[in-house]
Amino acid sequence: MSSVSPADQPIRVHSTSGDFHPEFKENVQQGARWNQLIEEFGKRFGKSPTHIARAPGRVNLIGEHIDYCLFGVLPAAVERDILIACAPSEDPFESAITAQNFDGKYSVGSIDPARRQKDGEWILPIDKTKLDWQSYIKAAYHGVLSHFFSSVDGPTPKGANFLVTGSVPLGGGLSSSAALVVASTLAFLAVNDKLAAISQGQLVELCMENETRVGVNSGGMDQGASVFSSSSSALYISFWPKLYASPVPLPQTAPPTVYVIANTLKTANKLETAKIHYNLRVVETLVAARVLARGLGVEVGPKEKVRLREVLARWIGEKGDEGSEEEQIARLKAGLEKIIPEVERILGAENGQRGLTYEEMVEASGLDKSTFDEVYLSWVEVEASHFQLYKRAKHVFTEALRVLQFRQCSLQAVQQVKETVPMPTASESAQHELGRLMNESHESCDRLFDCSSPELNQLTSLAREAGALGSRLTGAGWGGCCVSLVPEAQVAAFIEQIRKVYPPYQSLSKEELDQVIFATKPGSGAGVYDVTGGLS
Ligand code: NG1
Repeated sequence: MSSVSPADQPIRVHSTSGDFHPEFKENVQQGARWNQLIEEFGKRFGKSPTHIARAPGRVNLIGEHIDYCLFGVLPAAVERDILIACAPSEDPFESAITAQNFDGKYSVGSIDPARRQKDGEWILPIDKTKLDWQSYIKAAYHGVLSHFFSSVDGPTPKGANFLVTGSVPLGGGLSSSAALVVASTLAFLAVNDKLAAISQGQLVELCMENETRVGVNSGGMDQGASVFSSSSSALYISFWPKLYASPVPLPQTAPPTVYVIANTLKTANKLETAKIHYNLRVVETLVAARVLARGLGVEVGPKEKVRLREVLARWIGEKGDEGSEEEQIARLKAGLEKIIPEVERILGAENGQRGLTYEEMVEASGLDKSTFDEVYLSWVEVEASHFQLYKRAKHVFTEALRVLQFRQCSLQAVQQVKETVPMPTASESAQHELGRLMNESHESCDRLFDCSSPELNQLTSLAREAGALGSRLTGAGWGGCCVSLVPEAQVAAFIEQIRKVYPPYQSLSKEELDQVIFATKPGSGAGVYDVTGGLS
């Protein structure tokens, strides 16, 4: 793409409070939280931290379960974040990490990496059956060690002390895991003086790789949103032909709207259910890509794990990122509109609605059983009586189209406001269109991708009844949060109404309620603050 993507920018390193993200300057509470963390670090480790690594969680406005198919998504960073105060150890022969959590209820961890004798590779085993917050720190350390300290004769990594605190709710669909992985990767880079060695895009790729070490074959949306975001804009992040991000300013409409996040209080354990949910969807979309390619006459190598975005590109003869961002998006939009009827024809025929048994799926792929197993099943554990290739592919293509429509509608509304088109007219219709796309997205997640839950369906429909222009699940689903577009003036009444009608909220105190349902605006992306001069 022609414009400069945040992916090509250096990692944000701030050294004065003037460079801090705007929310920090505005928000006294944030300042107090940072100071408390620094003080507590001093108490626990007897010295001051040298850096604070910060990574925000994210809310996905639209584009669910399409990042791992390489289609663009539209998330925004939230103000809630993970902070890690850190300092390198003074002992040059020490490479262990002591990681403590500000919240005393979490255990203290020591991470002591070793090298395998035969080839010098780093060993840092993660028990995937007992994941806790330290597993994500380990995963991050493993990545940094493998990329920056691979040579046995090269420099050795520094030991360090970490103190972690977080305000992103766990398992709530706001990507606390990605925020923790990004913050810890940054902390390891900071204590080892490697922040200048990689770009933001490379950091995202490293964090994506790190996150696979804890067992989920995720796309790059969460890590991208956490790293690339800038205040007051959402982000369009695309993954084909390479990682790319561009800001999508949210229209300052009249009447103004905000996004309200509401937690169903049903925690989705993505790792425990990966074989019937997340990882199964990854496999279903991959096999759908091969079967569709076969039906379209698109060439795919027998061992290739081609993704749906790549099939589309080959089918319409897209070579790469030629032309401006807008030209590429127009090409993609036309391609999506053309391929959706083909999905009906090729995957929807016959058993499309019922899904395919394993044997039927192998046959549809055109591969022999052993090659099929090697390509699609040898690296992941999945379980299903029927594999829903048609429904999953239809969701992916229609959702990818909705993302482009959402982006275009936001950009046009911003432009129209600038060009003084009578603001209420332009923006009211834009808000309704954005809300409509969000509702359609939820419906598709529920009916076609089967990643909603009774709680999410209930909460999104209560949100619409309470005045949301649109409401949808956000993140992987099967529990967690939903996001609703709400006129700003109605937020308090909206929250009060939901509190009355959503049973799990009825017994909550005001403080508890503030933690589970709140308005948010796009916050800034991850960075490292050099605090050697203190917080000024
Ligand atoms: P969350 O909600 O953080 O589990 C997951 C994936 C994303 C994306 C969404 C669905 C991880 C770390 N993230 O998000 O990449 O695929 O589901 O859109 O697994």
